[in-house]
Amino acid sequence: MFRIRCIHDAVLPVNRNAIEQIQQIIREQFSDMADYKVREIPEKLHNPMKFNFRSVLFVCDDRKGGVKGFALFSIEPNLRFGFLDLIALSSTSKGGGVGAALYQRIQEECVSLGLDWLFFECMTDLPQDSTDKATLKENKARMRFYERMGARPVIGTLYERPRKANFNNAYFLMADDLDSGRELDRETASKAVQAILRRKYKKTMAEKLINEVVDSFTDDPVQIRPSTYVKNRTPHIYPSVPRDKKIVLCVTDGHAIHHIKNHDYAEQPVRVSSILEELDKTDLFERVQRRHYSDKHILAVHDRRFVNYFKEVAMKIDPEKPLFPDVFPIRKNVGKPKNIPSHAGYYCIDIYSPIYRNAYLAAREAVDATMTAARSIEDGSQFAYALVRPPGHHASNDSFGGYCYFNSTAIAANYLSGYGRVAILDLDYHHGNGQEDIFYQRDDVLTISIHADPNFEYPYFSGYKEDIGENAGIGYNLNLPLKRGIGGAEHLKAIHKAIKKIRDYKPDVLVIALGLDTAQNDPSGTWNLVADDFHANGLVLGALNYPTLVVQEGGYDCSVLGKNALAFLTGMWSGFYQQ
Ligand code: Q9C
Ligand code: ZN
Repeated sequence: MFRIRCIHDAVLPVNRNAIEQIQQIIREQFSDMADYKVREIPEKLHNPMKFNFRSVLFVCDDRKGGVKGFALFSIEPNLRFGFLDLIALSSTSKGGGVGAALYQRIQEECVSLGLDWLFFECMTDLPQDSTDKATLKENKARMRFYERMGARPVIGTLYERPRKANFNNAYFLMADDLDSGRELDRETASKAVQAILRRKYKKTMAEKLINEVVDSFTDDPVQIRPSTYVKNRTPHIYPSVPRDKKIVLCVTDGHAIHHIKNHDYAEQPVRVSSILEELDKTDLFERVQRRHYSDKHILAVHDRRFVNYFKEVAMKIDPEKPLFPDVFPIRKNVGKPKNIPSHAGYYCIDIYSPIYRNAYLAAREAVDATMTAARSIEDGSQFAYALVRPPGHHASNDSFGGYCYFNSTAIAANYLSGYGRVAILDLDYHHGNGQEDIFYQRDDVLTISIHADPNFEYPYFSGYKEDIGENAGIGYNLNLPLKRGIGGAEHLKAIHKAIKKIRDYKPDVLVIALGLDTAQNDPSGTWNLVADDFHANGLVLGALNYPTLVVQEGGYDCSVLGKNALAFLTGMWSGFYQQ
C-alpha cells in the first residue's frame, strides 16, 4: 500500500526526510542534470513564485516514510495550465502503479484548480530519434503509459526539433486535456510554450530559438496526435477534493457513554453528532480510525497522582450516578487525598465536571482521538480536526473542571513539541487556563487565548492580560480578554493580534482549541459570532500556512454548532489552498 501527499515545506522532519530520498532518486536517475535538480527542489518549495510558476511537490510513500516516487509540478495561474516538471520512481517501485497514481494525482490537482491543460515533455517514440532498439522500446512504453492516462503529443510544430541539437534526446510536448474534450487553440498553446521554454531552458536555449519554436505553432487548433497505442480509453472521473487535500477527521465515536442527564448540563453527546451531521454533507474530510496511545502522553502533561485518582475513583462510581465534587480544600495544609470519592474536590476547580467511570473512559478516548489527529499532522497532513468530547482546555496539570478532564489539546501540543515549535491558539469563549498553566514556564510551546474577560466570566481566576508566563516561559503566554456582547469584527481584531504574535514566534505547527461558544445565542456565552465570522476567522488562520491541528472544545447551541464548525474549517481550508 502507498499513499500520495503534497509537500509544502522543507521543515517538518517527515518532509525533510522525503526530500532527501527524492534527491537520492534524482542522483540515481538523472545523472546529466542531477546537481541542478537536487538544489532546485527545496528552493522551489521555499520560494514557490520565484520562477513565476507555483511549484508543488507530490510524494508517494509507503506510509512509513519510504519514498516510492515523486512528481514536481508547476502551476501557471494566469495562463491556467499546469506543467509537470519531473516524475520519477525509486528503482524498486517501477511497475507497481505508483507512476499512474502520481500522474492521476496531478490531473486531479489541475482539475481542482480549474486549469485547462496539463503539459509536460516526453521523449519521442520515433525510430529516427532513438539511438538504439532498447531505447526505442522504452520510449514507446512510456508513450503508451501516457496515452493510457489521457495525454498525447503535440505534432506539426518544431517543438521537438531544435532541442535535439542541444540534448541527446528529442522531446515531444505532451498535452493532456484532463478529459475535457477541448481543443488546443493556437494562442493558448503558443503562450504556454513560450512560458515553458523561457523558464525551463532559459540557460540552454537562445531567445531566437525559443521564438522559432513558438512561431512554429501555426495550426489552429494545434494538432494533437491521435492515440497510437491505446484504443477506447475510459475518461477519468475527478473527485472534487483530492484525497490528500482533505482535512483529516478523527472523532471520539464512544463519547456518548459520557452523558450527564441533568437537563441544565450543556456538555451533551448531541454536540458531536450535530457537528458530524453537518461535516458529512461535504466531501472535505477524510475520516480516520482512532488509535490507542499509551498513558505516557497523558503523564507528560498531567500529574500522575491526578491521573491515577481520576481513573481509580471513576471506576468505583455507579455510571448512573455521576459524583459532583462539592468540597474544595483550597490546598492549604490539607493531607494528601486518599483515593476516595469525597476527596474529588482536591483535584477539581468547580462543580461542572462530575467524576464517574464513563467520564474517565470518554476523556481517555478524546485523548486518543486527538493524538491520532496530531499524528497525522506529524505524518505530513496539512489539516486535522479532532472532533471530541468531553473538552479539555480547563484541565491543567493536576486539576479538572469546566466540563474538562484531560487536556487533549495540551497533550497533543506537548507531543508535537517533540519535533518543533508549537503555537496554541485557544478560541473558546472561556479562558484556556489548562494550557496556560501547563506551558506557563516553557518557551517551546506558545499559548494564546482569546476569551471573555475573567472579571465577569468563568473561569474568573485566570485569563488576565498581565499573565505573560514565568521563567523561561516569560513572553510565551498571551491573554486577550474581550468585553461582553462583542461581534465578529472585534473578535477578528483580536485574532489579528494573536496572528502577529504567532508569526513572530515562527512555529512549525499550529494547534487551535476551537470553542464554538463564541456564537450568537450560545447558552454559556455572550458574544455574537455567526457562521460568516467563523469562516472569516478560519480564512486568516489557514492563510498562515502552518500545519494545523484543530481540537474541538466548547460550544453548546446545537442548532448552529455544525454550521459554525464547518464554516470555520472550510474557511481555514480555503485560506490555505485558495490564497
Ligand atoms: N451556569 C467549556 O466551554 N460555566 N467549558 C457554567 C453554568 C462553566 C465551559 C455556567 C463553563 C465551562 C469547555
Ligand atoms: Zn467554553
